Amino acid sequence: MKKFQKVSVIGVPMDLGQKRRGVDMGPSAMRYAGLIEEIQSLDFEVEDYGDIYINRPGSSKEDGLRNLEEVIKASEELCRKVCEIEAEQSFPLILGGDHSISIGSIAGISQRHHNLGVIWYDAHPDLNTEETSPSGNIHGMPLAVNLGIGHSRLTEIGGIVPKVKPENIVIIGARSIDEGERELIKEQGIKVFTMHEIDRIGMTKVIEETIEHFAGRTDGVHLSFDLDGIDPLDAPGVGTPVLGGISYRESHLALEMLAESQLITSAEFVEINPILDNKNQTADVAVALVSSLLGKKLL
Ligand code: 5AB
Ligand code: MN
Ligand code: MN
Ligand code: MN
Repeated sequence: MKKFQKVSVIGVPMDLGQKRRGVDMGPSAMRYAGLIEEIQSLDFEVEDYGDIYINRPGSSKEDGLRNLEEVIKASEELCRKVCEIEAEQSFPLILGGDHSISIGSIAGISQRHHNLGVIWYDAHPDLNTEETSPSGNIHGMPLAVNLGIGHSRLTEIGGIVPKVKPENIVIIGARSIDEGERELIKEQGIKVFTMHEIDRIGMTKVIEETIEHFAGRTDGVHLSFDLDGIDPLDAPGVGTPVLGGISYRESHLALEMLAESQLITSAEFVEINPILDNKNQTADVAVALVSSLLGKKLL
């Protein structure tokens, strides 16, 4: 990542973007796994903003969107906090929560980065809208929302629409793609490295091409890391596991290469569900990956 002196951590215990309870404990699981100490050991100043408040229980299903009001409220609050962090030139590290939190985090980041790049590391492209979604779950929609596609009450959060241009998105690890998402990818010309490309050309080439895609062109790159991008054998604590994913080692390699590129200016790690996990393994994986992203070297 870029040269930052300080990392600001903010937790978003959000579980209302989908139906499985427990993903709200993701921020605690990562702190329990030693996140703050790990970042300090890399010689960063760390400020932990704690967790933002989530109004529970969610209730409504409005316009085909589960818990719309609660997701909007949390997104607006997260947007404000991320803006505060960015104002002091600190690196925002956001802990999910389900992936609906990306609506608020990118709303905040896009206030200062008008040509933002986004890396979407995920088994899913999260490009559904209330019309195409098979579930009504907002965690399957945040990338579409950030492109300005979807319910206007979501796309308008933070006031900038769209927050990201289609040519500034790279999806890595996709292997479960709904019909509406497939159409949107084609229509918008979004760059996707599915598992097929990762198998075929290898993670080294995938990240080299990703870096090349952004370098000298964007004014920051946000890494949105969904733990279900990783194979469920390596990261079992997720709500929507999909077989045949990216390995733990390949993921380290990816984040080490991104660290060397100094392109990354903010990040989030989402979808860790400790109830479904094996002795906090997935949070341990996430903390180790944060460390690689922040420049940890083995020697
Ligand atoms: B995640 C599905 N595409 O929209 C949908 O974990 C799954 O943030 C979404 O990537 C998975 O409900 C959302 C079937
Ligand atoms: Mn910034
Ligand atoms: Mn996701
Ligand atoms: Mn996913």
